[in-house]
Amino acid sequence: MKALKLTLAAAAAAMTLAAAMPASAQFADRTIRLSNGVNEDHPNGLGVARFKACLAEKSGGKMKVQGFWGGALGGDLQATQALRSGTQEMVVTSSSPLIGILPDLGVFDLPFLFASEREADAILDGAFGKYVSDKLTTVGLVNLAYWENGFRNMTNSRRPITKWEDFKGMKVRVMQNNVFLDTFKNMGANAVPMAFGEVFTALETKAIDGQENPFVTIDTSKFYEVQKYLSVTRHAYTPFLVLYSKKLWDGLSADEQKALQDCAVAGRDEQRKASRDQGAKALASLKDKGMLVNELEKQEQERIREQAKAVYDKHAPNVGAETLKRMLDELAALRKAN
Ligand code: TK8
Repeated sequence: MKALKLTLAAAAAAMTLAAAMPASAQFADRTIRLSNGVNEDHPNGLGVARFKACLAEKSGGKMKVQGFWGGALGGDLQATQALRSGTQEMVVTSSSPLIGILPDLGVFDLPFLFASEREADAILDGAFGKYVSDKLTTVGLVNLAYWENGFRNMTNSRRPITKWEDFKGMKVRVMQNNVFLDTFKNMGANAVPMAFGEVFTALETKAIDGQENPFVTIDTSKFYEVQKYLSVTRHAYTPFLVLYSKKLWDGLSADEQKALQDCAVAGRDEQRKASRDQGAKALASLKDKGMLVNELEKQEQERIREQAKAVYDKHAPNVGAETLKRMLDELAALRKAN
């Protein structure tokens, strides 16, 4: 009887283990190199930590993640090209510098597209997000999830932006992306496309006057050391793509693929939460560090929006009529339902 009890206990223990990881699960020992342009104290740090822990748990410790920060493996575009050629596994990249690879991504860069994080989440995690991810697989990239870069705000070393005319003649770094380039040109700025890794030095040497990024990036990339004015423009919401090399993906087992997908989503929830919690704190900390922060008057916000409308017409053909229509239809449906 005692022996039987023991056997039963052992069987139960074995079953618990099996539930955690099916006996048939196929995981190989792997180290996944994952690069980020931002620093590790950015919300991406928490997202990647969650992703890593989740993979370790699901694969019984076999799938390991090695994170690289501050553009140590090259900038967004360079790292993404390494994924396409199969020499690097993963990158967390802004979608914006990748429009040369997939022009449809330019839809996210249209000024004042999303009104809130809630809208962004609904579009990115819904049918539209899937539509774009499906397109990404045709250019050698598997998008595991959309994380948050966030609403972008303007910093510069010359003057507060209180109306769109204040951009006139200002040398502003933009991402390597024509929608951003035209958005700023259209405001009268002298827009300069530049990789993220070069921005700090360009600001420091005054080669450029300003740049634009979410609060958390302005803080964690220390732009406050070289920028005086922060104007809350929220002129665009940009997502991060969590990409895996399609070439390398095709060599993974179904279990490994599933674990990567599930863990990128677990990481997403952690990362978005951190992005939102840290966003408010970053703004306060930027003020403490001496940045002069201004909000825009409602009427001036409206004038900036009006001024930005020309960019939609100009870029509709590049983004693609179907992609733009899908986005605008989904947004309209969402706004109607709320
Ligand atoms: C970091 C970039 C950054 C982006 C930019 O690699 O380039 O301004 O906002 O977050 O992706």
